[in-house]
Amino acid sequence: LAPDTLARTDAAGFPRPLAASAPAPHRDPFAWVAEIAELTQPDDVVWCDGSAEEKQRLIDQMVAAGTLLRLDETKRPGSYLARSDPSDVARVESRTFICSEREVDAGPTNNWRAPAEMRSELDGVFAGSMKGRTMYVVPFSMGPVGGPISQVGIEITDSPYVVVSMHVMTRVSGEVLDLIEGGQQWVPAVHSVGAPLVDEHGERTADVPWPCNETKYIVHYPQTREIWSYGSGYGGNALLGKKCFALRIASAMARDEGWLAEHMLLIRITSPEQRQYHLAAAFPSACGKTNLAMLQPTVPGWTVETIGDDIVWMRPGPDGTLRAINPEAGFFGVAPGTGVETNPTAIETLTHDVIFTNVALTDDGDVWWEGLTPEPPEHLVDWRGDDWTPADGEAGRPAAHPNSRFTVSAAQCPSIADVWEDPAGVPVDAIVFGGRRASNVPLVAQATSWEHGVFMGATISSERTAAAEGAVGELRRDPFAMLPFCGYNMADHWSHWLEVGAGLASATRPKIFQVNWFRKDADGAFIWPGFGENSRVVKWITEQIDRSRGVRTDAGAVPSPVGLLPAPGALDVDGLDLSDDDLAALFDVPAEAWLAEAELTGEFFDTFGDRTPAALREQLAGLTARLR
Ligand code: GTP
Ligand code: SPV
Ligand code: MN
Repeated sequence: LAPDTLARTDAAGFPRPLAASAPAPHRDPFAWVAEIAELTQPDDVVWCDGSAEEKQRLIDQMVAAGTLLRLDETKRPGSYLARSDPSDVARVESRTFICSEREVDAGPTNNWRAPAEMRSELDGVFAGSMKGRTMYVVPFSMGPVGGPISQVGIEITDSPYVVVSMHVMTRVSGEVLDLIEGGQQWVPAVHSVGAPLVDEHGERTADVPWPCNETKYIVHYPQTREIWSYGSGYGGNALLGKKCFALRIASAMARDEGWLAEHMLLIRITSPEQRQYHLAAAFPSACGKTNLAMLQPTVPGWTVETIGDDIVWMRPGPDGTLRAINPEAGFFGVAPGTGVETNPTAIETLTHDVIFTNVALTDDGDVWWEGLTPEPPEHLVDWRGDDWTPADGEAGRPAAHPNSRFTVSAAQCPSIADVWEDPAGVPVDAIVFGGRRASNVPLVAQATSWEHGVFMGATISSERTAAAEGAVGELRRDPFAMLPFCGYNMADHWSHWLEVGAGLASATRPKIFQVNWFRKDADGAFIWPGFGENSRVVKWITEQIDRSRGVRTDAGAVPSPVGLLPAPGALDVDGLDLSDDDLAALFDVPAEAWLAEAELTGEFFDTFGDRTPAALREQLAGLTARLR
């Protein structure tokens, strides 16, 4: 950050935006709504206010229409089950587009289309797409309404499921319209399920429980800060405040304005000495963010409180610290694998007022998914609505879809931190990058510098999960866990991180770490117990921060080619059923395999040409030299 930028602060003391690109012209929201209605031709237009009455009215309407199934009121009060169309269960990365004027600004990791071309294509796609439906206008804030790090938008949608989900996941409020009328920049976001209720003769047709279209478009115009989504009702494709705004559009805003929009969880850690630390961690989709966000430490005396589980916005603050908020208001979490043993906090959060999507239904009107209990019930209705018995599970047909989800308010999470809605955010002490790696990557390593940490983030690879279409298990590059979410050239994202880090006060600049909970032994079993036991790694991370601040003077780490590893005895493994061989395997850094990976990293960097920052090339050369 240029010093003159830091000098220019707003009323709250935050640096003013860099003038890297001209702000989008201020649009009149009422003219915009009229224009979209003209294009999509809904039966009527409803302006939403975010009230509890509005939410209940839409829920009742969806229950009547068969979109939502009311769960048993004594077992799961205020909760519902939605079954999506079987084809509409995850994000569609192949249909996600970044439409910047120049292709190079989208970069090689995004699908690019020229904005003018995409606009005229979408004009055809959206024409009449809401016929026979109600168009909802949803003003929402990402972050506390009016906060210095917050942003606002308006989502237009023809899906009541989307409206109700937006109520949970964002702050829907009429106050947002006041902010917009007062001149605040806002993001227009248009969503249609792409299923008009008329046939080719203009005759009215019947609706289905989960309308969607085989053809899908998830389109972003980062320069003019606009979103257009068509054909899907699934979370990441349709709740446009989430990945589309809070990551793809916000990452472009953040680059221009000197802040960061990241696919991260955010927690507050309190040590037995009552020292507090804030940790932000980026793991790819379905790689453990929600679980770490709700961590119940197994190490005595330590507390972890939840601030966010999927997205973090960070802004250099007036005092040179990096201030972070969770821009969301709820959790859209992975159900499978969530049980009392693995994530008891989530189980407690999910006791009431939840919308479940694509989990299984029990005979007594409750929900079930793989991992909720060790043994499945004798009979279920699976996520497609078909009968299911444990024999089906044994035959490889899960009862819940692997990407089935819960949508729930963050406020009802028992571990939510009292500061979770502080508009000024919390100061970040540690940044952690991770992925799902069966081999090579140690349980934890600390970066030796900010540049080295950015290199760690840029070189994350992870095995694919069910959160997006594609082959599960295949290893792919996922830099910063942002591969599907960066709204501009990924290499520029790395440069931006280098720049933001350089502008932070060195004494409090966050320390960067890499973790891997997923290393496997020769039999394919996870070596590290994970979940609550991850608190042992978190503890070491905070102790390393103490050491960097002179609070501790003992030796905590030893060098390795890939970063600082815990010194013998420094990682608290007391009481764990872990042999010395297991521990050695968790921290093994096989030079041959790493050299092969380093070579692939070089090829990966080459795909960005001269946009790859020189500092990262130097990091790669250093790594290779150390390995040799
Ligand atoms: P998105 O919402 O898709 O961004 O996912 P996420 O990163 O929040 O992942 P989540 O915490 O929902 O975890 C995804 C899956 O990984 C679940 O099935 C978890 O049970 C599993 N998981 C999470 N943490 C651990 C861990 O420490 N060890 C192991 N073995 N599995 C884990
Ligand atoms: C992810 O896939 O990273 C999610 C779910 O958090 S979605 O909102 O669909 O992106
Ligand atoms: Mn996510």
